Amino acid sequence: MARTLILSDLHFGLPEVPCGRPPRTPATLAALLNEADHLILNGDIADIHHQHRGAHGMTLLDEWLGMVARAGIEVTRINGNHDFDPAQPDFVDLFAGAFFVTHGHAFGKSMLPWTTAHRVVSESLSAARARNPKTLEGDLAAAGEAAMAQWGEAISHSEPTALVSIGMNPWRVARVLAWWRQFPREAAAYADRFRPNAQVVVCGHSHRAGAWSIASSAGATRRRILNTGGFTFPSSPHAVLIDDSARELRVSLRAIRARRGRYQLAAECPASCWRIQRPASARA
Ligand SMILES: [Mn+2]
Repeated sequence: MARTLILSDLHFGLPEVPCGRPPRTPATLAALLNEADHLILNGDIADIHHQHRGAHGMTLLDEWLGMVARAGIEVTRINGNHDFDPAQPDFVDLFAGAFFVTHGHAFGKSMLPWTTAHRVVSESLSAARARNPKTLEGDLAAAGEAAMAQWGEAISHSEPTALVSIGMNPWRVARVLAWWRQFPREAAAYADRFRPNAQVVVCGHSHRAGAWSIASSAGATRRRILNTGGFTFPSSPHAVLIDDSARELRVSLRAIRARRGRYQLAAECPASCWRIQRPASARA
């Protein structure tokens, strides 16, 4: 295996916003598969639990997984808060733990500070954490349980997507900006607690793409946090690409651009490309 491509937050099933981007379908995403030998879908790929959009999201997800399989690409699905499935993993460790890949909805106390479900989900998360083992597996199981609390709430059929609706409410905009600011630090703190040897944390969830080299606090380990953003407007979709064909691992955060109605990876940008030492235990 040489190239691992990590995507998140496709949100299959949620309505398209007329913003000039192609619709999110297997056909418009197919070119991304040329870049991967192993595809990791890092959560919120389809809104399978949504009362009105879930069936459509599931159909698109099945089509997409079929296309990936026909291309001969190994796929790993990781749970997000919109597609939690106890049969799927909540995280993966790559290259003997040098990379920790997880969706990111468990990083903080508040999973969804921008939505009306914020309160019910936060309360559920706090209660589930109190019951669960204080391990990575236990914490992510608690997050999955709390995520499901959102889907029991009635959803208006006409409700716009969360990120469009926040634009209509300045208080929610302020909440999101504050949360975006703290999210990379929360990711580093989560790794401090559960994956202290991880050099790189790959996540999504916040829909703010970017790369940060950050420590959770003074004196804590500095880690690289890579966020793949999201495909729904106004987020900017990105992918993490890991090339393990050489002695050193080469990782890049790449924008995903729309060209002629299709999504494709943008060229590598030197400022968003890093070399990662392979841990001794990951060497062949
Ligand atoms: Mn999410």
